[in-house]
Amino acid sequence: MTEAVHTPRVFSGIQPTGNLTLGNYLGAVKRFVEMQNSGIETIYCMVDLHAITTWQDPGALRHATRELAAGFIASGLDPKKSILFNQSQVSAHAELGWVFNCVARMGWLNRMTQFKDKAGKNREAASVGLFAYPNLMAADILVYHATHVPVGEDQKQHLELTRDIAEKFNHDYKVDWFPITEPVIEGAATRVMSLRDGTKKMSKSDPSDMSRINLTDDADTIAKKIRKAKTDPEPLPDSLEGLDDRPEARNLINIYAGLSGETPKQVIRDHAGQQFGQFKPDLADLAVATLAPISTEMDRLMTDPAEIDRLLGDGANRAAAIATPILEHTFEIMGMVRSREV
Ligand code: AQP
Repeated sequence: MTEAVHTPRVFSGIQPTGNLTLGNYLGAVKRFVEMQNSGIETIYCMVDLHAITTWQDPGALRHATRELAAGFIASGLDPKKSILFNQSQVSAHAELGWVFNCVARMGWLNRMTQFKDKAGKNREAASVGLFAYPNLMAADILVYHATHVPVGEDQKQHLELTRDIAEKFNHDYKVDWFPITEPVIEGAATRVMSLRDGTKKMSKSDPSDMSRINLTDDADTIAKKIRKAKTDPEPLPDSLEGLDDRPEARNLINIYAGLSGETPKQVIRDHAGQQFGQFKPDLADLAVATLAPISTEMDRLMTDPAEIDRLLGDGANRAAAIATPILEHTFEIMGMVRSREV
């Protein structure tokens, strides 16, 4: 039996499929920064191979990858403290992804709700990659033996699948090789909802730009989107229970809490009885104060794309130095002959 010692290591990724949203920021990037600053080894990836599971214009993908890198750095990720890179530069992800295509069962993937949501009614026309996406995500995580993965609520099911894949591999080959990864889904805003529909997740690819706040939005646009956010005519309640059946109100309270670092309970206590006409400008001020410095820094970083590419290349080398031996040992376990001189 191969015994592995799993030291704490954090991995997470975001797709370069458009502007980062407030949902990505509060649900993921803000937590990435906290984990980086807690002293654990952190690896963060722009998952361009996931992005192409739906059509991406090549020029737009290149731009979005650099812009996502700029968003990471502007939000507080430090390329010296964390490993930052884009997925396609480290081929071990795709190689282990194939192995996991052979470990995961069709029935497991058939249960993935994100595929159902994203493929919609026309499932026959969805790419095979969109269906197999969770296997690649498991490979992204396990090729680093990552023990903790900070994500938003929507990724919970994919992380359970990652654990199932690790367990099945370990069981089938009678090894203790892949760690059983822990999802880290924390904070007040693990599921930020659309500003137009409190029952739908805020998403980069929502056709309505008014449904989301982008990290690149200027102060006026942020204020306008919050002012126009769908709400109901009731004033804010004085307890969390008062938000039941009021998804839009709950969403704005959670966003406020996510931005301010307070709990939703504290936010309710401080704003009880207010009309949205009063609450929304406060929320807009808070959002602008948090996001404006990020978007200014992103603009500055985007003036030097060559430097971003250099940082991503450097990060990819450091990532590959961890991933390659783990992949090699995985192939050894499986009985692949590895005789090539490298
Ligand atoms: N609305 C959200 N609230 C909280 N967390 C969110 N995340 C995404 N949306 C929200 C978290 O952000 C990370 C990166 O997500 P992704 O880009 O890899 O894919 P996604 O979850 O499919 O995000 P989008 O914005 O909906 O992208 P598109 O529109 O391209 O599909 C994950 O940790 C996710 O949980």
